[in-house]
Amino acid sequence: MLKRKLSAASYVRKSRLILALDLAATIPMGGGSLAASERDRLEREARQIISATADHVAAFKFNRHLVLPLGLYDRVPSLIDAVHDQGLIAIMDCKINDIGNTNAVITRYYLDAGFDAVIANPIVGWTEGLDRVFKTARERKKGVILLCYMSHPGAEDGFGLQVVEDAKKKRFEPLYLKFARMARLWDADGVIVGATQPAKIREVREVLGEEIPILSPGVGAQGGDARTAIDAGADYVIVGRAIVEAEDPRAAAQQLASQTW
Ligand code: NUP
Repeated sequence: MLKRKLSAASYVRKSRLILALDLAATIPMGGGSLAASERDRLEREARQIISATADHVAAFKFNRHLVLPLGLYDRVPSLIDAVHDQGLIAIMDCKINDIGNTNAVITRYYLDAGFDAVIANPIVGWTEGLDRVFKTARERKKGVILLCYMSHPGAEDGFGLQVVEDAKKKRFEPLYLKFARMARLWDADGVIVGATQPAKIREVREVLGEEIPILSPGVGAQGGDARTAIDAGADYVIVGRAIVEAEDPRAAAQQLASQTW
């Protein structure tokens, strides 16, 4: 369902770009409350970027940059509505990472606020872990996207670890390939592999087959290249700062989108 919505929006706009709405609030040092005017500014800018770029993106991704200062049940739902009004989906990049009951509550919060999919971390495993994320999402006909290999250099310390593939034969494999197989087994709606790692996108694509899309962050500010990631097998690239901090976000989105199609 989510996969279809995403690919339909992508096809209509001729864009494999997912925009990360990562605008940050300015908060006074040493605490204090966040001024209503700052909240207004953040919400207004997010809304402006949604309407300026919607013709050139396949989806929007939210992170805690917006959700913490604007509030999941306060100002975030109307931003999600603005995304839906453009005929696009809104993904919550919450990297769910806890025990089953907590995961179920977090997933319910995000999805019932209006998000169409959540991102989760497969390191917590299935039973009483991610099983509850998938169950909660499936009950609502919504999506789950799994981390597979992150885009930052330190990803090697975790996602790149060698783990036992076959103990008897003393065979090892990198953790991200195990995660790719889990994504297939659990029928995830997508996996994340950094655009900074085109060779790993290729490896993950081989394990995944064609059914599960690869979403690839790390283009621009983190050094990755959109075309290289797509050519390696990514279905979508996720871009934040290179667009939201550009002088003309619409032009930046259009230019990046054209590299992906
Ligand atoms: O591996 C990942 N890398 C990454 O950058 C997984 C992610 N979810 N992200 C997110 O993608 C990151 O938190 C940010 O919201 C976005 C990339 O933003 P930028 O580097 O394009 O500004």
